[in-house]
Amino acid sequence: MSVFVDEAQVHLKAGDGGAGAVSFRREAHEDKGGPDGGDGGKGGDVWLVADSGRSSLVAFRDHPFHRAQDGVRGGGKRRHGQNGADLYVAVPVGTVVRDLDGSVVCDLSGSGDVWLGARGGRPGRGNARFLTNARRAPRFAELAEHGEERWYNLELKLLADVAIVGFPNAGKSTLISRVSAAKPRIADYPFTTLEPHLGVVKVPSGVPGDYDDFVIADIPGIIPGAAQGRGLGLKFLRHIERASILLVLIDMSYMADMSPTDQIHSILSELEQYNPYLLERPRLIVGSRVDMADMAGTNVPTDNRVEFTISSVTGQGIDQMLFRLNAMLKEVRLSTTALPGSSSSNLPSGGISIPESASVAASALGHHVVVHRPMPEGITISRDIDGVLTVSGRDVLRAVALTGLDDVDTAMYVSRKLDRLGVDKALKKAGARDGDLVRVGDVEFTYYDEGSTAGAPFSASMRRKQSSE
Ligand SMILES: Nc1nc2c(ncn2[C@@H]2O[C@H](COP(=O)(O)OP(=O)(O)OP(=O)(O)O)[C@@H](O)[C@H]2O)c(=O)[nH]1
Ligand SMILES: [Mg+2]
Repeated sequence: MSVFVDEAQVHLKAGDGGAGAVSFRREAHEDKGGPDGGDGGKGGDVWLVADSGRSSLVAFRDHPFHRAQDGVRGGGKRRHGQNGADLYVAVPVGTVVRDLDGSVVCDLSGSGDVWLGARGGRPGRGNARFLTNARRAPRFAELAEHGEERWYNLELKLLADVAIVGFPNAGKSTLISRVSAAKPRIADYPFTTLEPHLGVVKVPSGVPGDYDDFVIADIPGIIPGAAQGRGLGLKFLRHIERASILLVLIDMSYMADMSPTDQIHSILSELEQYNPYLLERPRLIVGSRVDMADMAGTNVPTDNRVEFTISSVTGQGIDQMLFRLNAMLKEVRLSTTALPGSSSSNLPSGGISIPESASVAASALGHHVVVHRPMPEGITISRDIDGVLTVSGRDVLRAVALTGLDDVDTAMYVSRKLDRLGVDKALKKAGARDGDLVRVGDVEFTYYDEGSTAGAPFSASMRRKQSSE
């Protein structure tokens, strides 16, 4: 039996870049040739891709970890390391991605939508790239950047055109199994259905031999007090948030505990408590189990908001209701204004192919590429409780990622680069005083107001905290 899972966590780790190489040409007649260390390869990115072949997040329960390939380090003779392959992780269409602090970072609502979840580390340049007239034998190369690594919360909101809401036992599952191929369990007790089911409904379009289709969802029953957690609570209502139409199913049988009017009132008020926008959503109120309405000639109570009465057992009223739903859907799809609190849905199409280069392939297919840049590019400076000034930012961290800082030449190079990036100015602005300890990645130096060592203000005191390689 398949398990429906609509919440999961995922850990994405992009590939680390490959480091640049330090190497010198060796020739028989020459003692020491010029630098020929090649660049490393880029680390692979990790993308999430909405795949209509997936229907639940269950795979992430057992396998939350996804890692792209690392780039290969550079070699001598200017050999470049190979790039790490990107990784595409398939998620169901309708997956909403949140940061661990709860903010939505991406909504993969269309089949084939891709999103960059973790960016591969940039490669390091080999020492061949640091050759200048003044520096004939650079003994340093760039280290590579680590691939991004982060946890996300995934949440699945099913994409149905029509969602059936109603009390337990109202006949929701019987209805969906009558009008589609979905086969949820049906039984004469409440809370038979514990997970949402989707079914595709085919309706004659009006043109002979031609059919329209739409997706209908059977959601576990809600009861009065669901908003306060009674019964199964309201958590399944997230799956109706994107439905274009709500089909409110009322039990018309003599077995119903409440009158149709009370049922309608109660369901609408639970919907409102979950999300007030749901009351603005087009809806159709339908009375079900109407073949069981009349017991020995009793008066059957009704409510004038009930537009159709149906029986999923005898088939009474079903075709008319489907016809009406189809017409309502066409109307909704034509209207240009988006539904409040939702995005319109499409019938999931066939399987997608994973694009080689996501941005190119995806835009060619008219899909949505959502690119997310989690790491800020600018410089940030914070003072720790022990008084140390910590400088961070992608480019800054990159500048100190070099092999061998013990070398004076290397320290000068790093120092100048930090200065060019504006670290000196930023430190001054952040209130740095002479003698303050500054930390950038695993490199530390002592701050002195510029002038003391023109052009390379930090080099004299620069050292690496722990040796990294
Ligand atoms: N006579 C008759 N019985 C029906 C009809 N629709 C459903 N039933 C019966 O009503 C009972 C409940 O039907 P379900 O389809 O399981 O109800 P549900 O709304 O899915 O219930 P939960 O999953 O518990 O929320 C079952 O015994 C069905 O056979 C109908 O139109 N006529
Ligand atoms: Mg059911």
